[in-house]
Amino acid sequence: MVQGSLSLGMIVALALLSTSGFSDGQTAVISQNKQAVRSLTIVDQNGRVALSGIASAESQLFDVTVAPGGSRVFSPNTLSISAGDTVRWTWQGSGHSVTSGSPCTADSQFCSPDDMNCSAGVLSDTGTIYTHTFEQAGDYSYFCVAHCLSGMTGTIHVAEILQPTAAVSRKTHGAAGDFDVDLPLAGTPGVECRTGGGTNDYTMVVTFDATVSSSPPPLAKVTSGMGDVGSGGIPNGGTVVVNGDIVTVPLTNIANAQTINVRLNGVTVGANTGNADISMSLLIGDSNGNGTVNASDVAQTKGRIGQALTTSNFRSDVNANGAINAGDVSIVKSHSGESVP
Ligand SMILES: [Ca+2]
Ligand SMILES: [Ca+2]
Repeated sequence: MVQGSLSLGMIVALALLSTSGFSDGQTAVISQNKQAVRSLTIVDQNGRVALSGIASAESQLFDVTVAPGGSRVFSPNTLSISAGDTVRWTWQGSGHSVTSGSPCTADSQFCSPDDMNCSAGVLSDTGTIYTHTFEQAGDYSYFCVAHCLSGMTGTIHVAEILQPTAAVSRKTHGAAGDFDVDLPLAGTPGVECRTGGGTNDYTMVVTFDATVSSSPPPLAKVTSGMGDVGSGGIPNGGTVVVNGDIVTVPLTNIANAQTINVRLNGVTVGANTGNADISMSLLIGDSNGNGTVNASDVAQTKGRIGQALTTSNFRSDVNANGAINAGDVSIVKSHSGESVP
């Protein structure tokens, strides 16, 4: 199954459609707004806080198929997520359960279809959807009560969340050198407005507060939005470059007019190991960075024609060739009317 982010719309739809709800069987609403990192709360239909704990900067949704094609397995049977992420199990066969515990003894931490009477082991049929949000880091085993002895088991690895100290999208503007678009770690994502060449390549530079000592190095993944870790149109499996406290992530095939989330998996800084999320919006031509390309961006870029590049005007060099000229104005005009959803 494809994994992806929980858009707010999806969350609301899920909350409305699913009576199985989130971790406590009650309808829940998750705010994906990064401003809610420290204050994210999930409430039930009575407004009571249903879950506690610090959620991921970008709560993500991960899918597991129960009995794909009628087989007696969970697919994938091992999944790595971050604290605050939600796992969604979807039944493709009948007569199965998701029951937490070391095979084959229920520990009643979570279970399908509604987290009730876990030790009883309720079996569900094709089409059932069960979701659970993992608030605490740790390893969670689960199994199907009917088929545990034949190996129908799974594991969810839940990592801690690590907060970087800063993140930017860096491009070299010809002889003018490197310029960075700031990527705030909370609130509205930063807008990268420059073109990415024929294969839409970008470079994310993430700084931590101490040396990154992961061994093996962290692996990056685009966990929401369209794009890959890699370069020149070729995904590289998540390989990043670590240099001291800085992790550099090459990105490619990044579609325009969208927001991506990049997750660094397995970052070790000092005594802490966890995952880090960085969001970036892509909107070519949005020189003033407000999420829409319109006459304001055209006028701003026109007004900067011929200026030497500085940290305050580089966004108008939208093709990053080191000069602001009619070519940039033309690019901005060609994207007029586009916006970040
Ligand atoms: Ca704009
Ligand atoms: Ca230019």
